[in-house]
Amino acid sequence: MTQSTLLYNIGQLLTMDQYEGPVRGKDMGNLDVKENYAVLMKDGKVEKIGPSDELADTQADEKIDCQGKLVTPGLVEPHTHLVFGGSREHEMALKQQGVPYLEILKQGGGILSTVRSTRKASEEELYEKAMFHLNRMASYGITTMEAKSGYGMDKETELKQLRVAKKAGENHPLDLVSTFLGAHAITEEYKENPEALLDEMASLFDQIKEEDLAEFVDIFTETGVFTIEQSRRYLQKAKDKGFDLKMHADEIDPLGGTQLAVELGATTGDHLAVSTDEGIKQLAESDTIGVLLPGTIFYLGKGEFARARKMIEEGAAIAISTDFNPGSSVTENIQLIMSLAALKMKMTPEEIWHAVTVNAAHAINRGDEAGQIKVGRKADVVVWDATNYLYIPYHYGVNHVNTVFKAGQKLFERGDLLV
Ligand code: IZC
Ligand code: ZN
Repeated sequence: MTQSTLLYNIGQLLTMDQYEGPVRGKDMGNLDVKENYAVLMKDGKVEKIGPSDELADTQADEKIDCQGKLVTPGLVEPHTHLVFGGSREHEMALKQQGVPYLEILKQGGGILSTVRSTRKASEEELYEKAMFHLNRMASYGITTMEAKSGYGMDKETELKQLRVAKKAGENHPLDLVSTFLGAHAITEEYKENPEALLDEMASLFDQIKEEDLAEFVDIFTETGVFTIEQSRRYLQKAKDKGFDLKMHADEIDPLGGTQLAVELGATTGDHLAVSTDEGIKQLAESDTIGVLLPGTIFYLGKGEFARARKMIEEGAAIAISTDFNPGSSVTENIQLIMSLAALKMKMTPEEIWHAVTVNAAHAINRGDEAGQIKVGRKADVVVWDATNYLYIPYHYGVNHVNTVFKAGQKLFERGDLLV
């Protein structure tokens, strides 16, 4: 195993460490770009960062001439529904006929269709599938990510999903952070009494803590799913048990989830596509990070993207994510999401790089470990097939990764064409 690797002749190096903590508001637009740099990785950690001509002669087991390429921290993905059974391609035709996402759910499809498949799937099947998607995530430059449960909504299946995520996190080189999303939809059994479903899910909190199966508790606060009042009670219980909070807030209907996320001191409010002016103001004045998911709005065929410009101008800290899931955003390609953030939410490339590194790391409580290239930190580093950071959101829909290093080890290398 390679012990030390020197990356030299780096055209642009983004270390993403010019600010402490999540990067807010206009600071998101300031990017420190180091030119002609080198990074020495040793025993899994970043050992040295300096001008290329000073480090080029450093001893290393492997020396890689980056030939002027862009080098950044490994990307951090803060919102995925990684563990699920089946898929929902048969719902695409319904979508094309204009049947809305929440209507498909109401008819027993959507999330509930994935619940049926996930309940049926064995732990081994779910594990193999999760590992497959993790590999693909890694291929796009992601080195740390979050994974939610939420396709069980019965105790047994939720625990099965969380155990699969834990095992995947232990066995895959990527670092995984787990979220319990038992409150994701209302199943047939609980149609008349969603409170009982929430009680049932809350009754798992102690066991989840004991088995260390999740750090966060999340809920889907939406029309036809859980109300603001139900969400407040459920999340408060989770907080009292010592969980950090996330919320699917203001995705489709503006129920005030953004304000509730702030009120409860949630680590993140996610989606925020239809947050009101008041919601944005409160978010900007809080420590809650806004996790925006433009791929979902694109995929659902909706015109209203989250108002990232207003959020950033008012001083909020913003991260972005794929929302990888089998229904509303079926992609592992975070680079495509970076393009959508630029084209549809008018985020600048500088803001986008903060949103997929340092801010995304803070969104999953990994601000001290991931999202930055810093001496002494785990060497999670991506070499890109591009000479500058503007290029990645600009050239959309393809994979620009040249090489991904996770803790100093090559995790993914672009395959060469055979012709
Ligand atoms: O499976 O549709 N919005 N949850 C809330 C999702 C989308 C995932 C899904
Ligand atoms: Zn989601």
